[in-house]
Amino acid sequence: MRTKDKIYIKDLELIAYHGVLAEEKELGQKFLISLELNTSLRKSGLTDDLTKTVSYADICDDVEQLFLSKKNDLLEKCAEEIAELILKKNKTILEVKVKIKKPWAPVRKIIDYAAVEIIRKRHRVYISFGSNLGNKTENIAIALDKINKLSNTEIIKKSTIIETEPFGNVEQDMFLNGVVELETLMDSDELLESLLNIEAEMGRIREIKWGPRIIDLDILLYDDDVINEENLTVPHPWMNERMFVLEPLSEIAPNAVYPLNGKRIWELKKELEKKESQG
Ligand code: A4P
Ligand code: MG
Repeated sequence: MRTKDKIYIKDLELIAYHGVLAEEKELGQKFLISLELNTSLRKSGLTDDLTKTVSYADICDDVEQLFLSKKNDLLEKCAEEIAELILKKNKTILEVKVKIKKPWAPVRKIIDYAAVEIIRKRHRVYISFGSNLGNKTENIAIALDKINKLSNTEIIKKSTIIETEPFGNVEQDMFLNGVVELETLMDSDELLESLLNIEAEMGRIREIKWGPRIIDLDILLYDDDVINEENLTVPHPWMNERMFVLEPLSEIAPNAVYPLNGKRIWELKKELEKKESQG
């Protein structure tokens, strides 16, 4: 559920041993940790019930335990670990901002503090999968199992797997296609890299454009982001022209919005059906 509600924790003070210098790891120093937790406070606000919200006391305990349990070089690493722990442990927190200040940072200058700040969130992603070589059903099962085992990633929904005619000009076997919905803490580049790794692990060799493949994993939608990078285009460039994508996607997410024109997936599918029937 979308919400702008927040819980704040400001300047939790801890003496810990993070830093690049050996002295920092030995002597320790003061750190100040601030958090902004984006979570709905409506239910707890109406009921006055602690179990309907996130206890900031528990969050402080968790952060303290983690922060004191090791000695990292970088504040960046500390912040990532805190964000990950909070999002993993508290499913109702949608987004977290972590700021860590180091007021005694040994920089041989007088400063108020050095700090890092990051924002991390859960991402909702749709991935299409296709196979038309070897044991297609088994290829898909293996690929989905590997996706589900990626760090901080979970398959939430899976469409029916459908058999489809090959699309494109290459003479080849029928495809099995489908779509999964994921929740992940990975950013889009990390997710793409993980999917390409899974394709490679499964022995996929890139030969002919649009040719036969053991497994093809494409990112269709990543939140409502529009991404135009050298190795990643989101929404997937041809998703709205392919029934083998729109049919399974509209089964599990008919009301998801295609961010380039604001249309819903069921509308894109209807438009493509019309276009295809007109030849
Ligand atoms: N890349 C850029 N954007 C993305 C994205 N959103 N998701 C880059 C995934 N990858 C993305 O991919 C080449 C590069 O695209 C990647 O290295 C990545 O950096 P690829 O999978 O090697 O290339 P490809 O398979 O030749 O192209 P693509 O676009 O994946 O092929 P398609 O469009 O999936 O077409 N007919 C049926 N019925 N069912 C099918 O599944 N599939 C194809 C392949 C043809 N005909 C088909 C089917
Ligand atoms: Mg691909």
